[in-house]
Amino acid sequence: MSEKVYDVSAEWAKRAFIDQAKYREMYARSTSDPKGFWGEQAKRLDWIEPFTKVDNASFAPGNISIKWFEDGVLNVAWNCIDRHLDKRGDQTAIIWEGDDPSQSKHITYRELHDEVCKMANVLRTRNVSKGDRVTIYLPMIPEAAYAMLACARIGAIHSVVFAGFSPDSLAQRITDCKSKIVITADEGLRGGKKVPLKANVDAAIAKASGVDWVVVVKHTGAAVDMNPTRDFWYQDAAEMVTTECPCEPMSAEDPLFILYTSGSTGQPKGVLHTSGGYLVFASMTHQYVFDYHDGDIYWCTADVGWVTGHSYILYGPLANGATTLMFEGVPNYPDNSRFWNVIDKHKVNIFYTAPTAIRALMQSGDAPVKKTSRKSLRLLGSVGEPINPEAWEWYYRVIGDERCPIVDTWWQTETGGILITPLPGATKLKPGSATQPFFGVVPEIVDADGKVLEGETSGNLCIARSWPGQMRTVYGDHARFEQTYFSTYKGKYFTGDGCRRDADGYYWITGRVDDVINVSGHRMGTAEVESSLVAHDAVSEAAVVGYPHDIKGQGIYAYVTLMTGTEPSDALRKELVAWVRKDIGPIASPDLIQFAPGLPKTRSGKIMRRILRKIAEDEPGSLGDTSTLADPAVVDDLVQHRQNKK
Ligand code: 6R9
Repeated sequence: MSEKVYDVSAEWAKRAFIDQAKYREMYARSTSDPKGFWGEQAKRLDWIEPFTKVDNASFAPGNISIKWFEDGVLNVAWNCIDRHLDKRGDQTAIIWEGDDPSQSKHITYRELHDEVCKMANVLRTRNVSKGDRVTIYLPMIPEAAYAMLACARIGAIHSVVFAGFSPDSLAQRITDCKSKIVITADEGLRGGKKVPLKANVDAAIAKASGVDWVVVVKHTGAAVDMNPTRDFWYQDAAEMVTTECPCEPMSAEDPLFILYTSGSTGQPKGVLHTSGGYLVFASMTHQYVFDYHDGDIYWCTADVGWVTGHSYILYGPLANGATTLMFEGVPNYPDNSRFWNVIDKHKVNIFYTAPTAIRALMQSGDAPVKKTSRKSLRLLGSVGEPINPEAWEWYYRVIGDERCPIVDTWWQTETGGILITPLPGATKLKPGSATQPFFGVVPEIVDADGKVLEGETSGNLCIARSWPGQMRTVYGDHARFEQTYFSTYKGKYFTGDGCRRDADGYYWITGRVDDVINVSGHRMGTAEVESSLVAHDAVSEAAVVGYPHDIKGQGIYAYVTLMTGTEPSDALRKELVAWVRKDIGPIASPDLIQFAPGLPKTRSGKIMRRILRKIAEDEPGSLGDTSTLADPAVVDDLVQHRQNKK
């Protein structure tokens, strides 16, 4: 734990929207008068019909209901595009940087308007209308932004599926929300490698019924199979439509998007976000956390397949009339200087990335960084997992040349936007701490019984009251929403994260306390990996846990019991890794597989994951109480054959 504190510089306190005094004053108001506070903040958007009610939220058991600005009417695409046209028609909205460093383009707000209208009209010609679900399975190309905003424009609900997911994962998500249309590309491109997106969609649709149309964006130009009654090229269809498409008036509580995310049990959940509150929150957090001023060049390196891409590549920045950079590639292609070269090429001022990328780049030393200038940089951000103080210091010292504050932003798919974070002109920084709550956010640390702990303490992180960006439900399963987030600690939203609060009231997120693992900032449910493994003929049982991994933050450690008569081998180990990779996607590939003749179970048959975690962490000396095990002998074998001996 780092003891270092970095003060806010005088220059930052002066230039930022929010200094320390203002933070205190606004935070106090946001909690003492939330209606007044959020009612004023919501004026940052254009409303077709103004709202009269601000918040209407209940976390009461049996009656979980979250509404913000509920009688207001607006359109999200209007707020992200049309309302900027008078003043910013010729300003760049999106800078697109391709995987190939020679490829980039600038898209103005006017061009964005025309492209989004074309995409929206193409969807309309296929009878997509308000409330319909549209699955988007695209690489990081401008059409991904056009497709999302086109849905928002006509009131359709987008479900973006990360292009690294397998056909099976895609099929599951198409089926869950009953999409009739999928938007994809011929191929994706990452680090010079091609990803067969259209072929993946074909394989997914073979398993998911109900898809009437597949829109295919020509990207690499590869030859792909086209089903003449179902598939069509986007570029051809776009030539047949106009660049005008009216915005559908939407209630603030009409859904904007579904985004699937992993939980501790079962299949991924469709996290549902709505229109008004989400956009108010995304816009406000983007402005204040990144201190975004007109003319700044802002770059978030996430993929639009994750919530960070939704809120902080697209919706927050565009609602603020920003210039946002969208990057198709990866940090180490063509070489380890890529991020820093892109920063110099486009004069990026604000850079937002994940700790896993920082740790990976740190391994190749300072030289690839130091040969670039980075003098345009002013602010750095981190998201996705706890950032260890060593990586924080390197980010600060080597990337930011000790000039740029780092905002370590804690939030979740479910929260819609940033909840705990420094504000660069207001908050002293402690490496490794997400620091203080954003406006309107009331964190509580509770013990296992739900007792609220005061002062310097640690426990489970809850949020005591609603904020506008909060998810509204699990798509199609409100009971699961209540069960997952509001049943552990009654009357509070439970985040699933552990947390410490220090003597200064700073929050330190310690990672998940449930069966979710965070691999390179991507959430994986252990149950998902387990069910994939047991689907293999050779596997009788599997238990999956996370373990500390130098670059990924957490790695995936799988204990596998084979069918009687099947012999363990390295070949089988490789086969199982490939199996999961194909079944779910590369991010779910187990890093280590241990063949286990038996798993540690209680007499009632429950797997004791606590013990499996300790063995995976290479701490066989601290297994704790093993007296409730049905067969204590299995543990000796597991310890002896552990895969992570240091
Ligand atoms: C935005 C995003 C959410 C989980 C969350 C937590 C971890 C995210 C963090 C962080 C420590 C940070 N997490 N940001 N942990 N410090 N700054 O990542 O959403 O993919 O839903 O993941 O990620 O464990 O619960 P999501």
